[in-house]
Amino acid sequence: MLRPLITTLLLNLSFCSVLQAQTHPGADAFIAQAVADHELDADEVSAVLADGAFQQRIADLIARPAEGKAWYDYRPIFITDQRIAEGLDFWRTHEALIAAVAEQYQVDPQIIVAIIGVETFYGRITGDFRVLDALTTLAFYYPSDRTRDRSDFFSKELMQYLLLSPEEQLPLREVKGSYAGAMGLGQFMPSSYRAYAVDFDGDGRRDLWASTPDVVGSVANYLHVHGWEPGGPVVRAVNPSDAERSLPEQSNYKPWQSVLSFHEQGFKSAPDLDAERLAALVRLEERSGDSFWLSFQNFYVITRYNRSPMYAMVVYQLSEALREGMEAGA
Ligand SMILES: [Ca+2]
Repeated sequence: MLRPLITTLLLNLSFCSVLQAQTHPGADAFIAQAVADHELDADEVSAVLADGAFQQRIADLIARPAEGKAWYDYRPIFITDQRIAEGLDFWRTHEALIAAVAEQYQVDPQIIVAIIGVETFYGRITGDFRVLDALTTLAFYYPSDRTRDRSDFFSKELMQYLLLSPEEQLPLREVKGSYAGAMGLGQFMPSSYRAYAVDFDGDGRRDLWASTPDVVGSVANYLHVHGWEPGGPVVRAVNPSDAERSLPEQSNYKPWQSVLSFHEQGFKSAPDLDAERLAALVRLEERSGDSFWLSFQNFYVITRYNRSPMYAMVVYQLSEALREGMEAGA
């Protein structure tokens, strides 16, 4: 009688582990897709997913991002004396590298430093969540039934993470990142890591944690590939005329109408701008009413990093503070 019992136990155990691997809702379809689209091994993918844990804290954090705040509450989080001072330290420490990268990728150096500053405080805060848990939680348990596209977004990022890990010899189950699964000093999502990270120090790996050349080069390459215009304007404040204003419809911040046309609609900017230059309109919630800005190609490029216009604006404002600090302290 003993032998059948053991067999039954073993069968139950292996049955349990199969169940465990398929616990996440939608995991079967994900595994099938991994096999069909990327020729990954079903058992390996299943085992990895089984090790990815739902974390309530990740679901809570994604539901209330900083970008949900009003501009007047958002800005002071990022534009601080400390973030400016540490940015100047970072820039001076890596000045030759940053200059070389900026030249090679045709990107303004202050923007590279500002992005790393806003994302991770120059590498001090790169995230303490297991990327596998973050992406598992957001791919299979995105906290709303009306956000199927967000769930799909993270499902794709999880797949990219499975592909990225062997390419860059990243320990799949150990890598830490943000609650959204963003990695390294520049907080690259897996798809961006695969597509835009560069091995600037030439050691054969793209290391977005320990290699400052790779980090700085990767952020610059991301901006370059998305159309950065070196030395170009980012935003300009506009003083809306008192005339009745109807705000134009915009689906994003891609420049779409000339400065002149905005001017004719009552959004008047400084006279140094080329009247034919294309712009978009940014509106931010100040304590004393709204402020309006014309934004240009470079602002749009920053929104490719993070869709929020508030994000793009703090990156720009921090970059200007850093540029001024370098010029003053040089
Ligand atoms: Ca490298």
